[in-house]
Amino acid sequence: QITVKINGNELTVDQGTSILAAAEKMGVKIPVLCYHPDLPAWAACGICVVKIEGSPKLVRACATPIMEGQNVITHDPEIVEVRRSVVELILSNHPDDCLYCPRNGNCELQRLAAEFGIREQPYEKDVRQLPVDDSTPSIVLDPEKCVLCGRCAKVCQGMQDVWALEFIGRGDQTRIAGAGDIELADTPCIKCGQCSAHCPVGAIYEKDDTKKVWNALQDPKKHVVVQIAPAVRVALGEAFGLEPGTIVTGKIYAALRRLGFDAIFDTNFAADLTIMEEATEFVHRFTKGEELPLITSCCPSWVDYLEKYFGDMIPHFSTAKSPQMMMASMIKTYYAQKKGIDPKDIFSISIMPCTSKKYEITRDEHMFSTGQQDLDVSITTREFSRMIKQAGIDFLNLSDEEPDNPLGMYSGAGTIFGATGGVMEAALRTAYNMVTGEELGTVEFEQVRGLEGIKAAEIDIKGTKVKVAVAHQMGNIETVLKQIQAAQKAGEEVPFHFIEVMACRGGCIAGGGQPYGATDERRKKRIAGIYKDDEGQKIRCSHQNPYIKALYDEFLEKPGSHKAHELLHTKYVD
Ligand code: HC0
Ligand code: SF4
Ligand code: SF4
Repeated sequence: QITVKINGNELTVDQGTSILAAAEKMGVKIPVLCYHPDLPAWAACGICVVKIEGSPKLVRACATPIMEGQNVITHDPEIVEVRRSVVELILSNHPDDCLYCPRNGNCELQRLAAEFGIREQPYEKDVRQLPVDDSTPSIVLDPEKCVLCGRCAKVCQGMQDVWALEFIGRGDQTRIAGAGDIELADTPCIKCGQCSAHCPVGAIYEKDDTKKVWNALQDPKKHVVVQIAPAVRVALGEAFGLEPGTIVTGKIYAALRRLGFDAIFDTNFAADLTIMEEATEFVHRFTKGEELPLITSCCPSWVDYLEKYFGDMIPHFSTAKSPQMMMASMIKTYYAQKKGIDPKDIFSISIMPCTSKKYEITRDEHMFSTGQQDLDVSITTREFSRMIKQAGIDFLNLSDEEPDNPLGMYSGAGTIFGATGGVMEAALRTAYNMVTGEELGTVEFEQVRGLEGIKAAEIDIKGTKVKVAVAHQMGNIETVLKQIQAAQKAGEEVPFHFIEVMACRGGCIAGGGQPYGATDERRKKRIAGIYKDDEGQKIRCSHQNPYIKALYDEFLEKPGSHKAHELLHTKYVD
């Protein structure tokens, strides 16, 4: 620990702390643009300049460690003037169409311009005309709006290890583009949307599908059905000023009714269903010693990645569809039948924390349980928050409501899918029951929780040791896969029996379609919300959900049945 000063006020910080972090600890916010707490500082934009007392030079607070005894001046007229010029220069290359921008109201550049009180443009305006890339179903790249902060490329290359984005050209011709200057859809992009979640401006954003939802809601011939994903309920509140992690499930159901949806279901129910199928699959493979490890497949970005880079591992993938797609299949078959509605008249919508789910609904093999696309539109949490605002719904003052049955009730195991480790924990709760015929005393598996990139644990199921691994954030996964491949090559026993993978850091709670501002601090709060939701459920295990039992009794027969395979399982392509 060292003793330092921020604007003359003393504090102690760890050696190596950046000036930016030290100031924050003191409650002083230094403006940033290229810096993001998820990423290493690279001092590109120059907005965070500060002075160190006794030195004539300005330094960048994000990339400069504070030293013992230093007094850092974070704000004085000269510093503010330099920062304002940086913003003005960026604005000189930036379109002025804020009113029409997807980030209007929550853009970091707009906020800086407002904070610095910029009223005119002293520099010559020079905005390049560059084409928009909307080649993927998930995200839109508008390079004209790019401020060259580099966050998207750093996320894609560093955190995700995908390398789908890069800077092309030099000097004032530099621009962001699909790697190799090709359309994003032709790059290795896995559609995770982490670039859009980290972009400070409107240069990369989720594809907006809300018009399709409004149109369906207006169509009297359509029976419009909606499902909400686990992670939405602990993050949507942020768009209305609530603390991250606040559980707003009941308000979401209420808002959906105000919007006019005909049936409101919960993806968490389908997560329970996924567990029934996946745990059955695991227990079967484990007892037979076949194709281990079993690897979870509910994250479509992860599926896309594995298909592209580790095609030989496809046999290890769980064939169980994701909860989103299981729900979609059950809506247009089981529910349609129960209600006596022609599936063609059903319009099925999902609200997801994820941009990749927009891609998942277009994957061929999912589309035809009913001879047509099972899920019609998937929108993100951000799009949903805009719909609530557009409809004038006073979200914060809504009273809690309940979802509809038979596809609404969920167990605690269903909700924890939203956090890294949750699918594994939920599967273990049910696998234990399938193997032993008994119920767990303690249902929590703390070993698979938390933000560590790769979590490995050995779980004891009454004397049988099950080795599991949980990986999240795409860039962390290769290590695990390489370990497996090495063991297979050497003819040794594989190091894990069951692996959960999620492409986003922290799991879906920090998906590419969630409210902006994901940091580890916020991730932890959302994760805490998820486990609180789990603890608050009367039923904590998927196999105990009475509506799941009814679904098998009335329609699917039993987990892993022929009918279940037809409707709830899928295939992968190399
Ligand atoms: Fe997820 Fe899901 S948990 S992928 O992270 O498995 O998007 O929240 O909806 O489908 O349930 C996302 C979140 C889901 C699915 C579930 C899974
Ligand atoms: Fe990279 Fe994900 Fe963005 Fe694609 S969606 S460019 S993989 S960060
Ligand atoms: Fe989507 Fe979740 Fe996968 Fe992220 S981790 S890409 S939010 S499914």
